[in-house]
Amino acid sequence: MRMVMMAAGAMVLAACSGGKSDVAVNEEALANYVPPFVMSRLDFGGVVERRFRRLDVNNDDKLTRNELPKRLQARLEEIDRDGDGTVSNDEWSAWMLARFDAQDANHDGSVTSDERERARELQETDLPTPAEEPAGNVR
Ligand SMILES: [Ca+2]
Ligand SMILES: [Ca+2]
Repeated sequence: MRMVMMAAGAMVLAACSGGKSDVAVNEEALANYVPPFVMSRLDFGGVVERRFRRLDVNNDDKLTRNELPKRLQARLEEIDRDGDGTVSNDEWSAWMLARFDAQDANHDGSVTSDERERARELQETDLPTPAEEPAGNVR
């Protein structure tokens, strides 16, 4: 059943990328490629912190709707626990760690790339990975 669904998904993808050359499709596949990894909850905390700093363009220690990535803007009310219309560092970390725990299928305190992929299929929000927020990327 699972194979059938994946095959169907691949066919939909192939249909959508109809006009593109093979090269463009390969580049897309490369851009979406995430090397296998195991991310501990502690590592993830650092990743989330760095992402907060990068998103907080005006450095006021809160994220307004326009500072949030597009796919999170729609979830501002959910992330903004105290309802002040902005996301504090605490609110950001709490929400992200809750997502992390939701993806940690076997509750061993780490999320593997497999677990992350599975969560992606279930339409959970993508979590930032260490590769996306390298430790050297701090202002
Ligand atoms: Ca801000
Ligand atoms: Ca808030």
